[in-house]
Amino acid sequence: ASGADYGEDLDYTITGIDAGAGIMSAAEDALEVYDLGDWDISASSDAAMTQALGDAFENEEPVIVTGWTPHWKFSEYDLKFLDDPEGVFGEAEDIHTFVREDLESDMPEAYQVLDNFQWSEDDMGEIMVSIQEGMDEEEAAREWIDANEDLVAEWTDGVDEVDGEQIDLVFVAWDSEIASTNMIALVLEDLGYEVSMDPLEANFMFQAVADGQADAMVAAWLPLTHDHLVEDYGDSMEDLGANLEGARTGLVVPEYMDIDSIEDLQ
Ligand code: PBE
Repeated sequence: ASGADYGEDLDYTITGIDAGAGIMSAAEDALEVYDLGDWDISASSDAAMTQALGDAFENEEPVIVTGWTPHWKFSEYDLKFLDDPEGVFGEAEDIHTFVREDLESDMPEAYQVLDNFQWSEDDMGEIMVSIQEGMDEEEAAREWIDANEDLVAEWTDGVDEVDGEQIDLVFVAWDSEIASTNMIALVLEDLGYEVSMDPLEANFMFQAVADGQADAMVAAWLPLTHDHLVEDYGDSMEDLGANLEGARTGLVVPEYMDIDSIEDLQ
């Protein structure tokens, strides 16, 4: 089948996620850059997007989603990124940790751990897959921590324990960020913190840290996906650098589809 046939099958609809996600604006840009005026991107959620994938795979039907790695969907299904010759979705992305101003002086122990925190795509992927297979989120994070004590010790080595101090983390309920936030929350708890985790929309996540209402987040995708949010809020918070390198976003389809590039949708 050609891109045009798929267009008819799919009602010219790409299955998106929450409207506030950076990948949604990138996908809108892609429609313009590749002249895909007939196509729309439907807003839903990470969960609805993976549901649409599952439904398509059941009947080997076409589907196009806004997708990213790390994500368990690549372990569960045979998927491919559509080529993006114009680079609308950018090159590899890093996921950065941001903290509120003054966190270093107010909570030096948490600051140190958050500054040291760095892991790999595979690490994050392991927690995502466990959750996908039905494990409770916190349990999945605990299992990963238990299996990776040496790495976690690198983040916490020489950091003093604290006595029940409250720390507030914010995140967006994307499966990747559910994994990372649960994990780092447990590491902070193990150090003696009382940790809260609030799921927000992407712009409110940035705003909360910039306003100092929240202490930290580990969910900023750069240089492209969240660049508009960093532009708005970055000056009022501190970037602790990448906690994960080599993430990726784009349009994702089942391997069994006969197209390889976003251009094929024209
Ligand atoms: N994502 C996952 C986010 C960042 C993390 C790619 C869906 C976004 O598009 O904003």
